[in-house]
Amino acid sequence: MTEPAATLVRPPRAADDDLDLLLLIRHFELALLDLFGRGELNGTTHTCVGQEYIPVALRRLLGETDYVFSNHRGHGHYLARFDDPEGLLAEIMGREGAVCRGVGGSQHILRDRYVSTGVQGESLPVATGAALHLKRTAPGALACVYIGDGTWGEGAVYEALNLASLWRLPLLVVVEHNGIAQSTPTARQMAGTVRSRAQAFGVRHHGIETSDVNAIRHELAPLVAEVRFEGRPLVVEFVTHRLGPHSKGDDTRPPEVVEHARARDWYGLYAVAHPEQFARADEAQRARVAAIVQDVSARPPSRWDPCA
Ligand SMILES: Cc1ncc(C[n+]2csc(CCOP(=O)(O)OP(=O)(O)O)c2C)c(N)n1
Ligand SMILES: [Mg+2]
Repeated sequence: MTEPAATLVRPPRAADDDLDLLLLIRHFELALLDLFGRGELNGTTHTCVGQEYIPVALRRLLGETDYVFSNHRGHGHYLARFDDPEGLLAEIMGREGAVCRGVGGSQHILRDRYVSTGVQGESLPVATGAALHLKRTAPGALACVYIGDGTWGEGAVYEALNLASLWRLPLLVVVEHNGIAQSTPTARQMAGTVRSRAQAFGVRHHGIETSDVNAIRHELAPLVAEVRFEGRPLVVEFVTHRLGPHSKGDDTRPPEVVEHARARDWYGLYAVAHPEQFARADEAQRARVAAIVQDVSARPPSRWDPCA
């Protein structure tokens, strides 16, 4: 699992609502890169282009009482939880209607049981605490936390895994292993594997290489049920591909590495496999995002009065 190595199989047909969500996230992220390119956004942002299928697959395995902890690359995680691209774009643009009144921006969102943070490694100990709380107060609920491969360089990850295993907590750790952390290829910074590190704490590990959302759900459903009802924490490691830059304009990878990732992109593979379903849905989501960009861009700035 050290090198992304997805296979180029013909993807099976996805349900319309899954495809719509995949494409919504894709066009949302592309729109952000375009807005940045035109100087319409401030700060930074990290897009999940290429990785959209992970939260889309997981959404059917998670319920409202579960907590979701996201990270710096979290727009897809948010959109798979809430059908709210308007609120998220307003948050990123600091406009009226923003989920967190524009003070959280791209990386720091709090809504119901969804929290994201841009601080690498911060969320896993917090998710572990939430899992302990759920075990005591809401049996059957779990805490799901998304982390990247590079975040396994943070010591807090191991403290959290230790306690989650020892206390048999309902913790689901989703690793989006895209082979790179900002500009450092994983092979240059990680000794051993995610699997062996999880297993060192007695935590079960499951690796996934496909981007087929139905197959992912099928594989994970029984394992997630054990997380919920048997207190068996689980690390699920997706071999995936980051198609865009780390944030914006900062892709340090050699062109052939990016080309390798592009050839495995679910978007292109799906377009070829199911052209009619794809073309209709793609156009609809592209148009939806364009309309949202137009609407949100025309809104006044969001206001936040900390004393109110
Ligand atoms: C504690 C901390 N150190 C450094 C950073 C800067 N930083 C943001 S994302 C990132 C790389 C993260 O890599 P990975 O966990 O693999 O996630 P990916 O970006 O590949 O999704 C770094 C170094 C940070 N946000 N927090
Ligand atoms: Mg990474």
